[in-house]
Amino acid sequence: MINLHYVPTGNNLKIAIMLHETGLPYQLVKYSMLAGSHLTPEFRRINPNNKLPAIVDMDPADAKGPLSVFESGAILLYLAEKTSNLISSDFRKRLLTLQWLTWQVAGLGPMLGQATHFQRYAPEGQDYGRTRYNREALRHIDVMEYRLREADYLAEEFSIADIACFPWASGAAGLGISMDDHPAVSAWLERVKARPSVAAATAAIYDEDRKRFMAERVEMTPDEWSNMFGDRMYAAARVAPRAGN
Ligand SMILES: N[C@@H](CCC(=O)N[C@@H](CS)C(=O)NCC(=O)O)C(=O)O
Repeated sequence: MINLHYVPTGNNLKIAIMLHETGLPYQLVKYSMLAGSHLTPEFRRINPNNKLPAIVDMDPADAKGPLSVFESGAILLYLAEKTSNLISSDFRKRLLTLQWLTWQVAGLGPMLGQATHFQRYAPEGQDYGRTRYNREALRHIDVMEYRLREADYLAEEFSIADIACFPWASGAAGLGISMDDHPAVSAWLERVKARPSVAAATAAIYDEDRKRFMAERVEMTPDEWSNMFGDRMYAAARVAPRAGN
């Protein structure tokens, strides 16, 4: 059994898709970013970064008891290796998968994530930040377009790299990126969306709570802001000074 600790966002959808692709049995453990339920010391023992997704594998290969894994890219790789699924054993395709997976977690996700932050949450103005991240978001979708004109999938065969990129590329149009200018990305999105795992995972984790995050501008109470972007979020990461410091 895999416990998926989650909130209803794209980074979490990746793991739900993977769980449906592999058929691994799983249980959902839901958090609320707005209420700050992920900012507890208990959850920090599962993910030292206090972010979602994280999993706890109750039945890991070493049989040494429950094993937690954090960071969506690492979780995808862990589940792929656990099940020998969605990462090719072919030397070159495996390397392609690792490159596009790393590109997603280090580039596509952070850049589109910051563009989304400026669009939905940041105060008006901030034009330098808005322009910088909108241009980076567009550049990343251009990079996908270039790759997907060469191949149907990022690593030639459908893999964890496609799962990782899917939720982010799905949100590109909402950031004002023209999908008509990216026909290969659009066709790839349709191919991935047609997989039964995507509908099943979406139904499993995208619920009413998600609507709050999908608004063009997200209104929050001061407490909710503190939990997501302010003092409570930063306080959760602090460590007590070492004795003698
Ligand atoms: N690099 C991380 C990103 C995780 C992340 O930022 N998750 C968001 C939801 S998509 C979160 O937990 N936000 C809560 C917060 O920032 O306090 C991953 O890919 O797992």
